[in-house]
Amino acid sequence: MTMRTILLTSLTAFAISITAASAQEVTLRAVTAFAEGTQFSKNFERFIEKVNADGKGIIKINYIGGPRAMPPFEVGNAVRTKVVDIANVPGAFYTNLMPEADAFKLMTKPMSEQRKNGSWELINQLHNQKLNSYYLARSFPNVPFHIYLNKKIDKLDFTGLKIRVTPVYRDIVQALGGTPITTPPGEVYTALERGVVDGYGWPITGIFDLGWEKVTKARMDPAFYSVEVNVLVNLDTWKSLNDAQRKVLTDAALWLEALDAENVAAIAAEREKQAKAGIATIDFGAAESKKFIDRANDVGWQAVIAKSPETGKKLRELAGN
Ligand code: 173
Repeated sequence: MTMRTILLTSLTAFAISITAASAQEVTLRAVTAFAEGTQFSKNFERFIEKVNADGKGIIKINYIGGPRAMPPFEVGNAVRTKVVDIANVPGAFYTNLMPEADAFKLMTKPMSEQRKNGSWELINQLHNQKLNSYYLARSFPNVPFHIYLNKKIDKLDFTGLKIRVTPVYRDIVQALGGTPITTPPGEVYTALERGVVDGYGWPITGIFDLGWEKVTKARMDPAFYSVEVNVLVNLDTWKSLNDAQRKVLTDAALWLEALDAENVAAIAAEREKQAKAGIATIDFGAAESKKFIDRANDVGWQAVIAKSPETGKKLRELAGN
């Protein structure tokens, strides 16, 4: 062999190895149901950064963005139909496709426990069957919801009040006599500003990201339910990945779930920040608060079990509440 042939041969081999490596790197398209950079997108964005760092040459996530790219209530269906490969979205936004998703707010145990006690498996099966997706992660089980109000109430009664809801709060608002009005998060500010609603449901964290403190007078205590934001992967996409690619995603998913430890401090800080912003606390005392929480729990499970008796009961057993 001449020197020239050796050089050409090794160059060719080099070119082939580059092609093989890039053919193995897969790119997933991602969306989030919440505005980019806000509370319930932030950890997903950190997850994407981690996947892109750990998965170099193997797997990459192309972050398309939030509601500017896709209406929040369509994200579940977009994962189902593989319009996107991966999404950050609460089950509450796809109860039209999976009525059982209404139960996730009642599954309050840490994910480390839900992964051991069969909850993850059952919820993954539901996603496989009804959303053609893989249940990669769930965040925020230790963050509760509240009802925020712009009108005074002197007892636990929402009669005459219009409250902005998603499926998370619809049943409890109705049980207390209120009129639920469903909107995506992006319409809450204007609805409050124009007096279209007298209050809204939202987690304890995140209102400052959206500027809602400017149009919010009070937060009703107690806190109730449990925030659920899921990372879902289209099932065909998931099946097409190799072991190394799945491992990058799974490791990052467990890392994402571990970020929930940060929420304890974030909740305390947020309560303080709301008070400083002049948001009053409405509290009817321990006995009334307990009644409210019990009622919320009851109407929540009743709604799930009415729609899906068998699975609903299984989920309730696993939730243990
Ligand atoms: O209020 C909502 O839009 C909602 O249901 C929700 C769910 C999870 C996190 C934040 C908000």
